[in-house]
Amino acid sequence: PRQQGRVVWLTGLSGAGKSTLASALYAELLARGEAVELLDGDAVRENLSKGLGFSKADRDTNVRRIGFVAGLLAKHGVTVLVSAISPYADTRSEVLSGLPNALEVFVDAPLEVVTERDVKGLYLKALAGEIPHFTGVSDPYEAPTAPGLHLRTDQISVEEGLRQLLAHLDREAVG
Ligand code: GGZ
Repeated sequence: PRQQGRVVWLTGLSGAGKSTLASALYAELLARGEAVELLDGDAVRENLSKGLGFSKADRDTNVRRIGFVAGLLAKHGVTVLVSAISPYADTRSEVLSGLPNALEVFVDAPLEVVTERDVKGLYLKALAGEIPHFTGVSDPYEAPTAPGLHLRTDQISVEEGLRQLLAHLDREAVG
């Protein structure tokens, strides 16, 4: 069979920089001529997971769907980049352990920092009680305890994060 593609799974709070890093990595791998696909939380929720909310059950369903599609693509040698909060450790490890060639990347910025950035104004609303079940404010985020890669996005630039991702992927067959 052809070689399994890698699945690079970026988990972290809203606003931590998952999508930014995933799209930077996507552009780089595309430029190298790799078969690469991006499963981004926002696009997934508009299509594959349309209608799902933010209860644990719905988030778990979302994460399992993403994992399912990632597995299908990876089976055909595609490098799959996933960007989703995926806040629950149990579901994350269930899904990731079902993928033969997965790398868990913790895209980590402290709550104070993402609240301060508040790119989409969601934290302001969540703190005002206008968004129930908002991750980090009124809903849990269970940080990975042993991620394959841990990026502190409040301490490093996007370029440095990308460099570390590429170094990790180039160095080894992810596993
Ligand atoms: C967290 C929410 C919520 C709540 C809407 N909690 O930063 P964003 O805006 O663009 O990305 C977030 C996205 C979360 O979707 P995911 O599919 O990544 O979540 S999960 O993996 O938990 O299923 C955020 C926005 O949707 N958003 N309401 N209550 N983020």
